[in-house]
Amino acid sequence: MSAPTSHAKLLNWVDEIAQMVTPDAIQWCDGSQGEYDRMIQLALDAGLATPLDPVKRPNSYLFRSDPSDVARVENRTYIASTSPDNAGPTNNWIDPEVLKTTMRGLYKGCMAGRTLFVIPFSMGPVGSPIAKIGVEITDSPYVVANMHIMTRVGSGVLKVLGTDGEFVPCLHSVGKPLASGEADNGVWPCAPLDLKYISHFPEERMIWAYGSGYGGNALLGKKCLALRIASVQARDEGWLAEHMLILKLTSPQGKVRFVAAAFPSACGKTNLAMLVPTIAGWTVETVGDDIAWMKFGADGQLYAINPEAGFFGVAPGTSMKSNPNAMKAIERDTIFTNVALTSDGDVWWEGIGYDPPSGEVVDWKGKSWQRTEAAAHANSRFTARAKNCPAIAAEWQDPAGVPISAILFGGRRPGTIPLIHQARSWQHGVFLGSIVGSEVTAAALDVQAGTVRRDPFAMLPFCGYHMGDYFAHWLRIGETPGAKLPKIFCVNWFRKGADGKFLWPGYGENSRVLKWVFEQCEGTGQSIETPIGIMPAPGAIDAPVGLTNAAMAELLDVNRAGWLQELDDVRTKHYNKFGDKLPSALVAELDALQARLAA
Ligand code: OXD
Ligand code: MN
Repeated sequence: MSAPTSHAKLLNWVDEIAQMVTPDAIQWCDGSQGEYDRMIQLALDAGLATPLDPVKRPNSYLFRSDPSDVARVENRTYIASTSPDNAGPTNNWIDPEVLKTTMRGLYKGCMAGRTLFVIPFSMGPVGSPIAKIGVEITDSPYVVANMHIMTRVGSGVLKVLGTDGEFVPCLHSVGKPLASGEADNGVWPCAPLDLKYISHFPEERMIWAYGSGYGGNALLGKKCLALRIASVQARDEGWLAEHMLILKLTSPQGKVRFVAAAFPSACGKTNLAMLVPTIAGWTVETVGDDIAWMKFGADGQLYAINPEAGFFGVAPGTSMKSNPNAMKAIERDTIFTNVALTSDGDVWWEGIGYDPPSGEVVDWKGKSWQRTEAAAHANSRFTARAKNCPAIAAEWQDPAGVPISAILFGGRRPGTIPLIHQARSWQHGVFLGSIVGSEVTAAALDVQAGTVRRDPFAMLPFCGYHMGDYFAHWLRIGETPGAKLPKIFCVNWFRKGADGKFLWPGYGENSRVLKWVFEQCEGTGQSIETPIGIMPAPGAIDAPVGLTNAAMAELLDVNRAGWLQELDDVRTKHYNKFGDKLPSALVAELDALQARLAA
């Protein structure tokens, strides 16, 4: 197939890679439905996909990955900048030349027996001034199909690229060459853990991934480009690339505010982005559920786009109760990975809200489910098209982005952190973002689930440079002349009472908290000053039905002893890691907060 572009740099790159990986064929992707169908057919022929019942779940497929390849691999994820100081203490640094030598050895001949697909894709609406172009080379039809859903793929992108446009080269291989006559034969292709590499070369704006076919390790537009590489571009160009959902909040009077929110992986970003309010007259619509790119507009406001075109959501816990809009988005045209298969050809997972129908359930490992272990993997996912979500906001593809009024930070915190508090200033907000902590979930393979880890700005696994410099970048953004900065809030839906149960019902009831955020942006909220920041005045947030006054008071309690312990932990186990890159303004915030609490 002849290349559909005359972009010399792109053609040379594809040629150079092809010589190294020696595929059987090269195919340029056009993003068409026919191409998507062919990718699915290839996966079906290889025994890697199962079609779901065409009436229950039209045009939808189930994939099961290898049990060793089920999540992002943080300890195999590298920031290969020229100096270790550019990667910082929270990233795995490796010398770029050493890494390239190792990886070239792995890539040599790795696509034998396979087709090399070239996927031109846009992160963000094609042609938007905020969008960026990437080109992924992969040997996985599963990746091509997922990229069709998660990004904008195809000929329109090549047109924007022209003959010399800028693109991020993203090289991916599952790392399983096929011998002559060999086929995958139902075995998910990947390499062993110690040969997996998810590598970023920030100075060159380049990504090389090897050995994993799963999620953020393989769909390189998402975490690798839109966060790790884009965060470096954002630092250099004066904007923000963040692990944030974007939602549109409309009041009963029809006034609209856009809110961005950063939570660590699997803490409910998708649920919040698609929330159905329990309070009369309010609506929430979705602009994005995972990533926000924000740039200042001429009016001084920060405008955000969702660079993605789909949702790669965590399946377990998703139900008509927790997220009806996601459930509707996945009714058709969806790729499911590592969920269970029911006897009537449909999918099932823990927390879907109903029992599977009678008959055999096949678990995510492909075995008859014996009910002793989870049927769906805790990090099993759906890949669904944004346009199939009934809550998608009309503005979600606006190339200019949407103006952000408020930014929320949060995590899973069983104690201390109240339901909501607001930063007193941008600098105080940056401090709050820098100390985000959360109980670890199953979204990454190699971190201990259940323990609290600091995840500044929910960017710990996704910041492509030194986190101390990242904090300084956020502080600098706040000094932009003429900036009309969003207000910053910290939320916690996960505080537990003495009985170990969640105090707050969450989900749709979170609209009560969003309403207060909205009112604070309008200047009409009822609030009080506390040592930790601005908080709702008593009664300013209506308690959900059934929530006692005592529970509400506990949710909004400022636990001085808990906070002092928290700050001690921040000072001695978190901030101390950043050495002289830690901005003094953040230490000043820490000192001032400690003094206010001790007063
Ligand atoms: C994700 C993650 O997949 O954050 O979005 O892990
Ligand atoms: Mn995420």
